[in-house]
Amino acid sequence: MQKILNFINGEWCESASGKFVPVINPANGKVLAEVTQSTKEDVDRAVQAAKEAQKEWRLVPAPERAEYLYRVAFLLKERKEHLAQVLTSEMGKVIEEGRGEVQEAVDMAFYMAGEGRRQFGDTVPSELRNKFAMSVRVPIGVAGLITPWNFPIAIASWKSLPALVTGNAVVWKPATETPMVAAEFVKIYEEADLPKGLINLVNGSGSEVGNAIVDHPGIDLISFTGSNEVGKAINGRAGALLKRTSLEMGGKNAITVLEDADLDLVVEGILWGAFGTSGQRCTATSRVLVHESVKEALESKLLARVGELKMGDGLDESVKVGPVINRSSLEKIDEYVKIGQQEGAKLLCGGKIATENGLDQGNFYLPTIFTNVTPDMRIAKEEIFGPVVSIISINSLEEAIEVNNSVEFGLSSAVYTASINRAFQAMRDLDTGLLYVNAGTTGAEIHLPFGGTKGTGNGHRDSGVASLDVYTEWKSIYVDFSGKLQRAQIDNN
Ligand code: UN1
Repeated sequence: MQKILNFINGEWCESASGKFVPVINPANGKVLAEVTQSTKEDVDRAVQAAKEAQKEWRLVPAPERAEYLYRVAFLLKERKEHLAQVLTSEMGKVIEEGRGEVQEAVDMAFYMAGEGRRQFGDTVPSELRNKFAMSVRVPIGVAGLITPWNFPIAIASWKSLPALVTGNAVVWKPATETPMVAAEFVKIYEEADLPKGLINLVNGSGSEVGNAIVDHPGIDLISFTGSNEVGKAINGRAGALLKRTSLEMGGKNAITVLEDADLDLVVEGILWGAFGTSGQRCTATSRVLVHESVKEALESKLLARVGELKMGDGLDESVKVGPVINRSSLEKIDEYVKIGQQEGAKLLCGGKIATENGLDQGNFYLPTIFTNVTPDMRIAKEEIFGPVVSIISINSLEEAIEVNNSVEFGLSSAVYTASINRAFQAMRDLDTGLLYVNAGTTGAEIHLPFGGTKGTGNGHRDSGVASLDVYTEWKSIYVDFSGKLQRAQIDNN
C-alpha cells in the first residue's frame, strides 16, 4: 500500500503518531493509499524548519527566487497528465477538468515567476526638497496554508507560489481527502531544488494540524479556503493572535437570465456551471434567476439536455459528471433535496443518489434541478456543494439584482442579456467578487483577483497581483539627502 508522508525540512517523514488513514477513490470506494496523521509536534518541527529557511530566503533577490518557480512551472507542465490522473483518482472530478485544474497551477507558476521581476511599489515625489520617497513589499515570514479537496493543486498553487516568490516560507496542510496530489506537487518543489525548509507539508486533521498551524506563534499569516464554519473559527483564533488571515469560503452563485438572452447559450452555461465538478466548486451555479417570460422555454431546453450528462468514474473520458467527494457529502446533498421538497419546490429531474450501473460503489448524485423556488427557501440561500440547481422566477433585472444580493455570500454571478445597457447595470449592481456577462459562474483565470464579498471572504484575494497583498507588508521608505533636519508638514508650509 502506498504511504503518503509529510515533507519537513527537505525530508519525507512519517508522523511519530504512527497513525495512518486511508485515501479513498470516491468513484468506487477503493483504497488508493494511506496518509500519515500528524500531531502538533510535527507542526512544530515544520515551523522551526520554515523559520530557519526563511531567514536566508528573504535575502535572495526576487528574480532569483523566481528561477525556482520557473522550474516548478515547467515540471508541472511536463507532468500534467500524471498529476491529472492522480487528482481525478482521489478527488473524482472528470479527467478533462483534472487536466484543466493542473493547467491552472501551471499558469499560476509562470505568472508568479514573472512577479519575481515586478512586485512593484510606488516611487512618489517627497513634499520636501532633497528627499526621496518610495514603498516596497517585504515578506511577512512563515505562511500557514490550509487548502481544500475540491481544487487540491490549483488552490495550493494560488497560495504557495505568491508566498514563496515574495520571500516567505510555507507550512501547508492539504485536505485529508486529497493528500496524493499534494505530495506530487511538493515533489516538484523538491525536484526544482527549492532550498530545504521553504515548503513543508504536514498531513492531518483540521482539529489537530489545522488548529496547531493557526495557533502556532511561529506562523505569521494564514491563508485558508474551505467552509464558512471553519473559516469563522480560524478567523476567531487567528484574530485573537493578531495574525493576518486570508479566507475564501462559500458561495451561492446565480446566473440571471433576462428575456433577451440566448437560451441555448444559457443552457450550456447552466449545465457546465451547475453540474461540472458535480457542483463542487465554490463558483458553481446553484441558482438561476430567470425572467418569467422565458422560464418554461429554458426549463424544457435544460431537461432535454441534462440526460446527456453521463455519470461515472472521472477517468473514463466519456464521463461528464463524476462522484462527489465522500459519503457524508452525498448524504448532505440528499438532505438538502428533501428540504427543498418539503419547502414546496418542484423537482424537475434528479433528486436522488445514483445506484444504477454500479454507481452505488461510489458517491454519485443525479444532476438535480428544482423549479418554482422562492428566494426565502433554504435551498435558495444555503450552500449545498453538489449537483443541485434552483430555478427562481424574476420579472426584471432590478428584481434579479435584489435576489442575487439577498444571500449571505458574494462569490460569482452571471448575467445573460443582449442589452449592453443592462449588462453594465448588472456589472455595477451585482454584489459579488467575480462577474460574468454571457458566460456561466465558473472559469476564473489566474491573473485576476479571485474571491468574494460578504460571507464569502474577509476582504483578501487569491490570484492576480492582489494576492501579493496577502503575503507581504508594505514598507514606506524616506531617504533625506539634504543633510539637515527637515520636518514634514511643517518646513514646507
Ligand atoms: C473553487 O471552486 O474554489 O473559477 C475554485 C473557477 C476555477 C476555480 C474554482 N478556476 O471555477
